[in-house]
Amino acid sequence: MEFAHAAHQSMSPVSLHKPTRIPGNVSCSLGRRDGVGVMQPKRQVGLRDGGKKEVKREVQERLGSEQLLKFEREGHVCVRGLFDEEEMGALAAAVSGEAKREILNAYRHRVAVLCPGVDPFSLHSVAEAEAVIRQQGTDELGFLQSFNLHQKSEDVRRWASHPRLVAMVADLLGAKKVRLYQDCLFQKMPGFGVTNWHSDLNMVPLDTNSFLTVWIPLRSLDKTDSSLHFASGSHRDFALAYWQNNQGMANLESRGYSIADYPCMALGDVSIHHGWTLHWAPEQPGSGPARAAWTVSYFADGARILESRHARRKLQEEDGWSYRAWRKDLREGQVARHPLLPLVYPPGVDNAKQHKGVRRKR
Ligand SMILES: O=C(O)CCC(=O)C(=O)O
Repeated sequence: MEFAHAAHQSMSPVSLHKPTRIPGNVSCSLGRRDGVGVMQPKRQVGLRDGGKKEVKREVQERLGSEQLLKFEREGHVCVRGLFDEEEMGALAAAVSGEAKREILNAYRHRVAVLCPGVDPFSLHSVAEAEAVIRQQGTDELGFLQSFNLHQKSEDVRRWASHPRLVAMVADLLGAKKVRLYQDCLFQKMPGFGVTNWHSDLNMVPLDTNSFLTVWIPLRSLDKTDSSLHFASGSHRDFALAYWQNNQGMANLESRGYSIADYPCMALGDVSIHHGWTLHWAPEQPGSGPARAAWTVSYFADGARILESRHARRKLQEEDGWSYRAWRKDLREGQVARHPLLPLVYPPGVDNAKQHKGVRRKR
């Protein structure tokens, strides 16, 4: 078994146990099965952000103390109906519209990860990139990633800082102030391979435990779709990284994690995982539609940039394209405050004022 805290795709897949089906899941007789880009909003839906009290009530309705405890203990949770169908139509249209413009870059990113030595910017079409991955890839193509669509689209930015979403995140992190770390669209085309076991914080240059990712499928998912599978409690397995070296960390079989997934998700359901929770996703069947999930990652304000001089291991650099633009402006050990890591909670913060002192390098 390979090093499990490794990146999404640079390592071969591992299989721990069969997933435990979570009781109480909705049935799989879900509605539409639109692929990314197909779903259209019935009309332009504004962000129904209501007042602070209304948001708080809405979040409490969906995220009771049981869910908070589950997240704390297991490192993942599914929140049903965070967005309604109309909201999801608008969100999916904003995200997939932007992602379509970024498709060549998404393929280039896979080339950068899977084909060491190939200059991804020497490739000028998706077909060229696919051919290079087929011929020189160190692993099969598991997904495409389009990073930080919120930096290109005002609409996407507004969804990433939706008051209901960020209030829920603040509750789960137990944080007074929350920053947006990145957003990323994960697309699995029909027949794409697995997403390997990994934990997100292994690829994040921040020295923090207060980090999570919200995974938002852009259509309803049934049992045949590639959903995330989580090693419950792995985010609290301090002993793993403390006592084991890289080889030791590769052997997860003996650690007795139970593996859980949420195989049926209706449109508007989201899952959330802690930054250290190990997770993976199986292949997307070749016969059905694509599966696309928009992920948004957040961290509690106050986290510092990783200091390499005391590090036990090297940061996995697979997601470097996502953070390069702000990382170069900040020193190791410095608190991670930057205009590209905006404060999204509490709502209404003036980010321009907040980041006045940050110098941007070219
Ligand atoms: O959607 C996927 O296949 C992978 C998503 C993932 O690894 C994540 O959200 O951290």
